[in-house]
Amino acid sequence: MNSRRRFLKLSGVLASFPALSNLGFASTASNNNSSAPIGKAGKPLVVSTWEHGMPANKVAWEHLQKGGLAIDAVEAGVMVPEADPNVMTVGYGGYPDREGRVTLDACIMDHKQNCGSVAFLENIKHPIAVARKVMDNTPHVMLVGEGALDFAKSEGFKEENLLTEKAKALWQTWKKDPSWPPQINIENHDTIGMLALDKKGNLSGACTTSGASFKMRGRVGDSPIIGAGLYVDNDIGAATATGMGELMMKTVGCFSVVEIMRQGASPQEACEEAVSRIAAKLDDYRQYQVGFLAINKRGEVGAYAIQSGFNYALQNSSGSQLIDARSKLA
Ligand code: SD4
Repeated sequence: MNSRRRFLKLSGVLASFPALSNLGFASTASNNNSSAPIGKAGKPLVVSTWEHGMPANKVAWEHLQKGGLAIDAVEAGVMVPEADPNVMTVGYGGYPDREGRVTLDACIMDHKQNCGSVAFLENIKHPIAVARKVMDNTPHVMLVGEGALDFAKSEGFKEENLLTEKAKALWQTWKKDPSWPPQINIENHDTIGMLALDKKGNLSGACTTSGASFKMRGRVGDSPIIGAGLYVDNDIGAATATGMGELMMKTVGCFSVVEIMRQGASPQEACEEAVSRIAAKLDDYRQYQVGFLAINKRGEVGAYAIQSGFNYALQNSSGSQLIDARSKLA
């Protein structure tokens, strides 16, 4: 379901979820989304942005429950929506840019602060796997565009057309009246950011997207930028972001969330503070969407967005669940 439809669907409905005690959450604090849990989900644990995080978490969980590393879990997990043409905001089948080209951004970070990233990558279905190779097999953190593609091919990745007929048709319709600004607001976003805490207590994260639909050619968002769309500090916690990447880039959003946790805030408090800082600097924050999802070393979870409708998938030993994030706007 695209975000606009989900937004409309959820804006009037506070989805009801099974008892929070099923997942071991401690409490539900007061705010405008009463279904949003705060608290401890334990270890191991995986969380992901949006509904497409549910099947992604399932794959990540297979690694985590066997005692696998969080870094392997998040890489394998986010490859699920990357390969799914029905998820039109990540990987294969993603919305193209204004020129009709699908360009992908992704990054990955482990518990030792190793990280890898690719941006403006074309024709490779699994940018997260290329980002992992950048992390493991190069002295660099980030490769972009043609260089990232050349590197991917040298690592054995095959080039393929990522523009599906469905995405092409939507782009052709958009082109007839291309007035939609190249902005992510409340309508066109759905990156997957995934965070995991493994049995050994190590944290890792991954983030992958096709970015803003019909963006300017060459536009790169927050998702491949360490600190903006993803950040992991194994002493503290991890955060990932969704929504209008430019706002996360201007504020180094996910780094902020982790730093706020370092000062003693819970993941929920940290996400709320980071969103509030962004909103405070905007002339009219109601025009935008940003959302953060965070976990800490103790297996506590938090999420917060400007707009309602942001949700996240959580899987731990008690099961899996799709949870409404709290939001600044009802
Ligand atoms: C971007 N932040 O490229 C991404 C898009 C997104 O949920 O998050 N979608 O700006």
